[in-house]
Amino acid sequence: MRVSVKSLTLGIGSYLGILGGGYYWALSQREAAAKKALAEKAEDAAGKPKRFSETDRLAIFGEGASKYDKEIGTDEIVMGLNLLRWWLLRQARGKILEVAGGTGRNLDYFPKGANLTIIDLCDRMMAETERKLRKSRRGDVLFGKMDVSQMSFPDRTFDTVCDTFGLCSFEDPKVALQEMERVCKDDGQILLLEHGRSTYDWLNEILDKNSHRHTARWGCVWNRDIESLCHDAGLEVTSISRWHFGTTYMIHAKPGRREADRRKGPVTTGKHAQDMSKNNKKVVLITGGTGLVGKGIEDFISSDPIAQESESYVFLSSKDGDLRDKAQTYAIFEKHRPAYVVHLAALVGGLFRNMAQKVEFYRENMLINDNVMEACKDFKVEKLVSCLSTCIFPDKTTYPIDETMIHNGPPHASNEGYAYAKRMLDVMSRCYKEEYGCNFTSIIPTNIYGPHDNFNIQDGHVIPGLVHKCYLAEQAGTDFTIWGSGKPLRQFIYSRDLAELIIWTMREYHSADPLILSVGEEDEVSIGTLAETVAKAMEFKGNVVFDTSKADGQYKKTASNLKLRSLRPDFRFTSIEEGLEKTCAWFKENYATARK
Ligand code: NAP
Ligand code: GFB
Repeated sequence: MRVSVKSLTLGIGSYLGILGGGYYWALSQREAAAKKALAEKAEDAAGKPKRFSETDRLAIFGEGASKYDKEIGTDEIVMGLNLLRWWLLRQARGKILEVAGGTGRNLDYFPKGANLTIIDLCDRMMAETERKLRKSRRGDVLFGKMDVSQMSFPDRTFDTVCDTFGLCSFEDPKVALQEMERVCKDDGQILLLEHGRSTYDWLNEILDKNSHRHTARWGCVWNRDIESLCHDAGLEVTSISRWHFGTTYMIHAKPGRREADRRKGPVTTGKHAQDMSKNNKKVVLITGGTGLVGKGIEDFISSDPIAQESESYVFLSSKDGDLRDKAQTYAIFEKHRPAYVVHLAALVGGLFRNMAQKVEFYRENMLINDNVMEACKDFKVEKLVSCLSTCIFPDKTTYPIDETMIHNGPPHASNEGYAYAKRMLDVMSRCYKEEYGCNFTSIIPTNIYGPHDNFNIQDGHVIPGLVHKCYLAEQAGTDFTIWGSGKPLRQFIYSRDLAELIIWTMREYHSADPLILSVGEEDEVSIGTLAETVAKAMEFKGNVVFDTSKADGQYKKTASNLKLRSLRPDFRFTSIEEGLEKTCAWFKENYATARK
């Protein structure tokens, strides 16, 4: 059958017409659905523009992180924004900080080998940056999670502080600008590429009317007056250029004169036992300074003449900076420039928490330890003392255990995550010493107890667990339950004793080989005996019962303290009875505020 060209064209034409029509119909349906979904996100139940909190907006950034680059890539090219990024960031020099680094869209615009630190508050955006960095093998970039409105970098740290399309995302852009100014050197520069209000009122009306929809879609606020913000924050704007009906701002600024006074104020975060800028005292940084051992050290140095005379202590908590994060770790070192570091910070817990969270105990402690050791090397600290634990020793071994036996076999299964992370502290102390001549060493305490311990019954160690349970049993007139059979054996060192030995190690012990800090084998007690001593110290008169359905964990980890004794034959340990008396008294007095 012959088909005329006309009917063929007609046929193909109507087929394409139907296809195209169908496609556009589907597209319009999809767009209508997207519009409806956006409207639902952008308006509250009454159809009024929704007010987005910082958490809301961070969630929107997170949701869009993995597809962000793809979604805005074309727009940026069409608008020439990538050219503006290049133009702005090629001016970056010296020590550079990028705030609101997002997905790392500026990485390629910074000079190769630049001393670059990138921060952002959105984990998932940072994950994109990390992916790009790994791909680009750029090892010269520090990046991490940090809130621009309260950065833990010291004043006047960076030569260049830059931000692209961040001011629209910050909860309080003025505070963010003031913080950017605070961490910028007096002769430094602040480079900004932002979007905000236009120079045309008609366009600003559109921006204002649709601002909530834009936030619902992208998480940021597109109608802020960027120029006024810079002025209000006290920046000295040296040049400003605007594009796209004035909605895109490229700003070159520097720290404003006005702010100089504000910048003279106190700069401290983290608890300073003594003002570190006076008297040229050696700065001693205690990571994990707010924990059981950290508090012991704080107590010891408060009456130690050498500490009073020549050392200045900084007791850190995780609020001063998350040591799992490299940027935050370096910010702390940048700020305090320590001569000595006592590294106590760790994810710590008793038998039951260790058994339940082996992965976290491994990963968190590996991250913390790696950042602290590398920072100690880079900031050339004179001495680092890291803290291991006798539970890291091999489970199947001969007794007593000594310092040479750490790596002679696997640790007890109940705490293998924690144990292997801690073993690496010993390995790396020796490697840093060998390769970089670092004066790193480590101490190995047995189970520690004392005031300020973690008395959480599920997560804590046996002594705080027993003290807390005995307290509750006394209150309620119920039985005092000991978990397990009560047969395992343990050596316990009182936190104040350990504190004194740690500071002595910091000052006097200079080998990379680890040192066990423990009471003698003769002071080892069974959990059952320990429970009786706790009951006595708590004046508990009720029944003591054993819940054998609970795990005993490692039967024993008897450690020798001969090496310590050979170095400190004079040292007198607090007896377990005396130590428990003090711990129970402290717990009763501080029940309301104790960690539990
Ligand atoms: P702790 O009471 O639990 O205190 C832990 C400290 O580390 C706190 O100051 C905590 O800060 C800080 N920290 C935790 N995670 C952090 C992070 N991501 N970034 C920054 N700081 C963080 O511990 P402890 O009993 O004093 O233990 C001190 C050291 O002794 C640890 O290395 C531990 O492994 C070791 N050790 C303990 C025992 C024992 O029986 N307790 C036995 C042997 C060895 P926040 O206060 O802000 O949470
Ligand atoms: O102190 P603890 O939790 O840890 O438990 P480990 C010691 C022993 O006390 C175990 C028994 O035999 C428990 O069965 N026990 C009895 C209790 N009652 C309780 C109670 O109420 N709470 C607790 N927690 N235990 C840890 C390691 O091993 O030693 C850590 O897992 C760390 O990583 C720490 O190294 C020092 O001594 O068994």
